[in-house]
Amino acid sequence: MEQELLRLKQEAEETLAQVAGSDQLEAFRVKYLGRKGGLLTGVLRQLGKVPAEERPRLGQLANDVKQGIEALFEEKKDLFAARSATGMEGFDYSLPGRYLPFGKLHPVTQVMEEICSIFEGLGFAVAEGPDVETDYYNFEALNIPKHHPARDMHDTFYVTESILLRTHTSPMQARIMERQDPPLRYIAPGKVYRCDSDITHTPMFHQVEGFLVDRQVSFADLKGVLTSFTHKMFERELALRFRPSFFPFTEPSAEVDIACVICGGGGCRVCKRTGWLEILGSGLIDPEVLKMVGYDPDIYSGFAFGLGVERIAMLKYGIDDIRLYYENDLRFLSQF
Ligand code: 2NL
Repeated sequence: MEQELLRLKQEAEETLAQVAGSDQLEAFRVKYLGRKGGLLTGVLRQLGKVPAEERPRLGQLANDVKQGIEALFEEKKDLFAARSATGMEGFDYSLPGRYLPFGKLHPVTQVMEEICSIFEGLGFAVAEGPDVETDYYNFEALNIPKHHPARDMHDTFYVTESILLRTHTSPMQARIMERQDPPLRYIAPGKVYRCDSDITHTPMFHQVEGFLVDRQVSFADLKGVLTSFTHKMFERELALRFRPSFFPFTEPSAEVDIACVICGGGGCRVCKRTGWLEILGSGLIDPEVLKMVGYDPDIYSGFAFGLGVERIAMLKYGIDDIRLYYENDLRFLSQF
């Protein structure tokens, strides 16, 4: 009987270790611990037939075996109860974990940070302002009064008659000049908004605008800073072309082209056979803008520029469709 008990103990322990769910656990209970026909119960019943002098020792052993198995059974029962409370019953804990891809900065953010760090290296400080602006800072302070034709170029999203989503980041620069005296060297990176959407335009895009005000600032200073910036950004000494242009807040104004990064100036599809790519707008700050913030244009002068971050990133990485930036396709995003 002693051997029978020990064999049963081992068998029950092995069987219980294999039990993987509540149904199997109940079957185990019936087979070993059940009141009618349970194997252990059966052995205990036979104690009566054991010689009287053997009975205390075997009785003790039988009880120990039974209690040991019952304890293991309860332990397993508690485990299954806890699992079913989490809705994880039947879950295979040996399955490998699900792969979570690492995130990284959006290419537009990466290029924006790179642009900022190049200008920081040239002595510019970074200032950020609100996306929701007043008509005054977005237009009036930059020499664009009401009914000025330049307002038509901006396709503005209005919140109220006098509050709008900024169409460029220059409002921040007007706020800085209003509060501080020259010499000043700042760039303003951020989101800007225009009611315009097609293959080459998205209603929100990113700009970095910069300005410098001091005594005796000339167009030569503008050319020097923008040439240094461009050479660092495109990692080679590309030719630059300053092409006369118009902006309401600068006079004179120039759009800046670089020799095409694809064909090197020979002419291709990207530069539309011109050999040049436009990368930014710039100029000497209009004396009217300086007066508006309380500077004397006979003492101070300055230059300013604005560039589109999406456009710079497209040229740098050869991206040919602006919509790729905003589709959140990991096959595109993970390349940067
Ligand atoms: C473009 C042109 C430009 C500016 C932005 C500016 C700012 C102040 C005063 C004067 Cl506070 N000008 N900004 C000047 C010239 C051009 O942007 O094509 N941007 C993408």
